[in-house]
Amino acid sequence: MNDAETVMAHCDELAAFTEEPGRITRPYASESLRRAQETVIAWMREAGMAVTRDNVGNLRARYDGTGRSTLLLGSHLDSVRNAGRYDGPLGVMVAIAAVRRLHDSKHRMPFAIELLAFADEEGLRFGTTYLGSRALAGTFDEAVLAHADAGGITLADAMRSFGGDPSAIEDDHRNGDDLLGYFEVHIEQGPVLEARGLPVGVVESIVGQNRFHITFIGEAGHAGTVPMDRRHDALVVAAMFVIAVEHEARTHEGLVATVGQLEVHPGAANVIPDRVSLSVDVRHADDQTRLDVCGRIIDHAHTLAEGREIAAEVLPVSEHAAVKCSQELVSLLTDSIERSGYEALRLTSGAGHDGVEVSNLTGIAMLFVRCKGGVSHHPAESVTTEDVEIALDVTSRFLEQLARR
Ligand code: HGY
Ligand code: MN
Ligand code: MN
Repeated sequence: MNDAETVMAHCDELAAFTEEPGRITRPYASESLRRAQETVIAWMREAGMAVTRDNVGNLRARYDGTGRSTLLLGSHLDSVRNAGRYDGPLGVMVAIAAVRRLHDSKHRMPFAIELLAFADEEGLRFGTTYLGSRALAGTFDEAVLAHADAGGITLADAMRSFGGDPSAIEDDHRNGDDLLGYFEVHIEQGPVLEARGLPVGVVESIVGQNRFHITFIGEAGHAGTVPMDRRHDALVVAAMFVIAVEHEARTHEGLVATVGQLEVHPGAANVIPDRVSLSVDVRHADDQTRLDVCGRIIDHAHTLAEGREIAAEVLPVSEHAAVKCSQELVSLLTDSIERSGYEALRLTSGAGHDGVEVSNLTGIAMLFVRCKGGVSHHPAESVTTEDVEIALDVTSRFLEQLARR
């Protein structure tokens, strides 16, 4: 197998590590993530890297160089529910393959390479994003240690069971003085590269995003006996709210807003729902537009609730400003793509990535890889071996360009 075929085979192997047989679901600090990490550690060592696992549970693999500076490479190994096999693992596998090329040719760069396989980018289990890269960047909010998952296990206990010490999270904070930057390869998760007939693209910026948890609190009642004009139905208000969220997104160019989770209590066919809790995810490239629309969405929640004499509780879960990639690294990456014979299309990422947090430590760059139909966060997520080979060659060239800088 050539290097790209090995990357694809490794992504297939990792896809088997899941909490839910028949689909890919690999949450933070789960048994499936542990088993996936054990496999990845072996591949990292075969590529000549020394591997450790930090408190929060990230893998950190180091390939020494001849100089004192360090380039970070990475992506994540956790997944969403019913995920595709490339969102995260592709970036880790391409990085391992690029280091393996150096190791096999006994080539040392004038900088060390530290490869990070982040343990929680998606926030599937605890609803908080970027746990791994926050710990690295020193932006970890210790309040989330008390967050509980659906089974009532706290993040702190999950971290302990995964071999970490939640009281020592600060030890994971990496000093950035020696860093040249952070470089991540990731599937585009959008349709642009495919539409333009390009295998790879350069990320210029990552959109800003807000996440909220909203609960509508009404009154339970008998579905057969409470007259319609006497009801305080939490689900009716939630339904009107979801429509209002979609309307805001459709009337603001470039804005996306999603209600991805919705729970109805008590969830019985013959009981009027008294509580509905839901998630809201709002994103836009311009921070002021995003914040303005978030304000309007929160107003809708309260106004719609008041209109039906019920209550609305709005809990902000996370907020990230838009992040610009490092101009210097973007131009190096652009040059690497053009030297590989391809147009270097610049893109804004609508998806969030660990680079958002790592940008607090050092400049970031991302290489997007074309994915079929732009589909992601879905089992139909797919890339071609040919495009992965191009991404790997661009990565190797990027390392060479950085070395010559
Ligand atoms: O939600 C995102 O954009 C990323 O997949 N975590
Ligand atoms: Mn994702
Ligand atoms: Mn991802």
